[in-house]
Amino acid sequence: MKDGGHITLTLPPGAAATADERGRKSLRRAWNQLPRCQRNLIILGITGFCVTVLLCLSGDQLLAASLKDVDTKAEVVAYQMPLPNPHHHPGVDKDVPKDTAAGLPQAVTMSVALPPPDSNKEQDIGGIDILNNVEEPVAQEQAEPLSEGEQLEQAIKNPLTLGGVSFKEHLKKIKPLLAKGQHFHGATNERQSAVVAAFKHSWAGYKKYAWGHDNLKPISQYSHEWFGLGLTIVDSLDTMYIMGLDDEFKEGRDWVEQSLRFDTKRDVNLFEVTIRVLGGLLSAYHLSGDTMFLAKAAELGNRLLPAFQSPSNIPYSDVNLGDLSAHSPKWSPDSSTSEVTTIQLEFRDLSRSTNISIYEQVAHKVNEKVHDLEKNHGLVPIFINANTGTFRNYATISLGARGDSYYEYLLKQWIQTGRRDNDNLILDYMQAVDGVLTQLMRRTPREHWVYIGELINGKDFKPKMDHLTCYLPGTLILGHQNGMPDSHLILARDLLDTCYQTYVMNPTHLAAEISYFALTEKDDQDIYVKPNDAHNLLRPEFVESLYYFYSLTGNRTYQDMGWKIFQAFETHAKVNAGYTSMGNVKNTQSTRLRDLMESFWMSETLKYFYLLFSDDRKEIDLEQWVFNSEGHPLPVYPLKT
Ligand code: DMJ
Repeated sequence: MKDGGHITLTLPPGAAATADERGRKSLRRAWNQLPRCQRNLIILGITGFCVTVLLCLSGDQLLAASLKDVDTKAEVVAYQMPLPNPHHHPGVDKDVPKDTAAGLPQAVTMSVALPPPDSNKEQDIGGIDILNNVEEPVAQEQAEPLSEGEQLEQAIKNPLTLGGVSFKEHLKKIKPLLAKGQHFHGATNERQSAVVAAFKHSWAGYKKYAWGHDNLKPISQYSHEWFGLGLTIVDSLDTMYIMGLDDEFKEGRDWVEQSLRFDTKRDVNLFEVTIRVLGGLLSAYHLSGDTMFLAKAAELGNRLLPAFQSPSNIPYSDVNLGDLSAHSPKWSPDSSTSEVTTIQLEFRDLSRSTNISIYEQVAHKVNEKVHDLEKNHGLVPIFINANTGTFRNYATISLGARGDSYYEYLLKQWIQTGRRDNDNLILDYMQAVDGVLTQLMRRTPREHWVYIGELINGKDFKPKMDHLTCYLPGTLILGHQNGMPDSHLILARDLLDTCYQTYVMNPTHLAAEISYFALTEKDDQDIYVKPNDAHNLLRPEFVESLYYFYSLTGNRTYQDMGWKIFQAFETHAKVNAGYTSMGNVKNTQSTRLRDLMESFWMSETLKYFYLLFSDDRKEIDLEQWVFNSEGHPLPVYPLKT
């Protein structure tokens, strides 16, 4: 039968088998006719041939395997480098460009050879005790790679190991991303020197009255304990390094090495410990190159991992670092949304610094889970349940407490990971800022101050703005610098003005914790503060935003705004033993000092003041560093392909 140019022959069933059988029979007949000695000789020859073939084959396989090994070690990875941002503007105050739907920065691709991950090059670890004092577990046989669950179990069971081997052994193999010891020149002008003096005054009070405890109570001259992790010391390390305070940095470093312990059976908050302690240790490691900090960070990372053993992969809020157990908060079944989404920069950095992937994996899973949840124009409710993995129904939507840094970390994670086009992080961020513009942003009736309100029960607008929300102008201008639309920059500029107003409108020139805004002209004032909200906790958010504006535009107006506020802190918050929170910013004669110096005063507020007043607006280059939510700079990683 002809079939498309071929001839197909159809044989009757059984015909082929008969021909085969005939062949086999004649072969057997011929073999039987040979003399026995000839048959033996042939059998011997065939056996010898088979043995030789087998030997050659296994040799080839061995050779192939070793070539494969060489190949893996010389792995070449393609990186994408972002092109410079097209939106250059000398100072946003003067000349805000028209709103355009600018796309993401374009990217070019280049290839960079990475050192082999298991390079045996020894790193100078300078006689660090923590690295030598850990128990040496038996090295695991390199068999099947461990599953994510197994890696998690392994890290939790052996918190003093990395990937199943001791810190000492593991860290010997790590090649740091940055050159050992970043250089900073110290204060170069009077304003910076004044900030350094404020830092030294705070450090001296803390040293004298609260050394080794979490916070200083500068009025009663006593200590305040929260997690028992020496928060102020760890939070201050990178600030001291950046300010060039070598002696103080050494005091802090030695305390971390000798006295910072994570094995106490005590509940701590996953988010707070991640941003303050893990972030502080990682930043100190990157700036100084001292691997003692990385070993401490790794132990802490391992001890925080139980938080991720929840049914939904949304972490529990509380972890017992000694017990290695985790649970929801005692007062509620829910975690705060901002808390579970503000640990990713740190966990990712820990993975990339140690070459152990589990930390980044568990934290990234939270990104994916939250991405999949339904939102209100990209905006998220402020509570999420770690058991069910769902948002609480009718929860408030806010860019203040419990919501704020969800939005911040969408952008910053995208920057940290090399700014990939079409990444869900940046898509979620853009959608969220649209949601802010359409659902939460309002202007006051008379003076047209722009502010960001809240949605109570997820729907009812309330004209209330936490001071915490004043981080947003800084994040928005950082996003605009990285290619976000001009509408983001306009909102950033307008909101920065409002935040400044919440300071200078008060007689102390300090902002209250919460401000309210007029909805109609019937309200007496456009911006007002209720008596219970009139406290100031030395928070950093507005100074942080001023820093981003100065660093990205070079406009010195922002320095002058910051100087006014720094002087207000000097006048009203400075006491003999440090700087204190206060109960009332509305009356210079009755500020009602509150007696707490939170660690973020030294990790964030003073650091951002110092960098804001720098003559070199790129003293920390925002192309290469990304600040975590507690003001700790972490490196930006090149894009992985
Ligand atoms: C800091 O711990 C961090 O900035 C956090 O993200 C919000 N609260 C304080 C500062 O106000």
